[in-house]
Amino acid sequence: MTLTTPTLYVGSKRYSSWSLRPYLALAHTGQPFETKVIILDQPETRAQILAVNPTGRVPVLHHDGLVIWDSLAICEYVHELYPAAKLWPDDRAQRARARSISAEMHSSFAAMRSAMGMDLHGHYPGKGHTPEALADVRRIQTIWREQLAQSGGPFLFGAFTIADAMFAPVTTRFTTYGVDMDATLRAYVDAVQALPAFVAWKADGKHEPVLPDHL
Ligand SMILES: N[C@@H](CCC(=O)N[C@@H](CS)C(=O)NCC(=O)O)C(=O)O
Repeated sequence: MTLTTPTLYVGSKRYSSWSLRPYLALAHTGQPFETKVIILDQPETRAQILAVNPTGRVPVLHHDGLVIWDSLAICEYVHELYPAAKLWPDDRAQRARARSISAEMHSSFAAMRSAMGMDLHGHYPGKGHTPEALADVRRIQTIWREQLAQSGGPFLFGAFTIADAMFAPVTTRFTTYGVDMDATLRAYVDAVQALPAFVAWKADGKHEPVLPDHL
């Protein structure tokens, strides 16, 4: 069976946290895929997104006539497409845990997400440190500490998994907004941000239009 090359439509790389997640998962497989960027917050943005995804959101993956939307659903699809990449842990219990924390990231932490929007090239230490956002930060740090203690790092389950892709934009928020981290958490943040795919994504974002609403 010959499969076509998947195309991932993403939002502005500098700001689109949901888009970064499946991009990292796809890049981890080492398999070819195409990335098409739709710059957010432009007069034509809505029409451009609707042309590829009727739900009006990015990311969305097009593959072999399928349209797969939503970051976590795309990551699951990529895992099924390329099982050798081991995007989930092999062990059933570990896999259940990885799925639990990925789902928690996907459905929670609204206070942190709105007070500390992703801006890969911004530096706003102290901004957005509301009590509600800091409560979210503490819960995330607890998840990371527990996982890193159990796995020994460098990633949450030892090797890179979808769980790390889901939390990658959070590592950048901690950097951008100057969130306090101990050496263990800092090493995890550094490991994620040293991924070649992350470095390339961030560099691309430098050349995109600055969106004032996101500052
Ligand atoms: N739950 C969705 C959220 C996707 C989402 O909110 N994407 C934003 C960009 S990060 C979007 O498409 N916004 C539409 C717009 O800005 O016009 C997912 O996980 O993929």
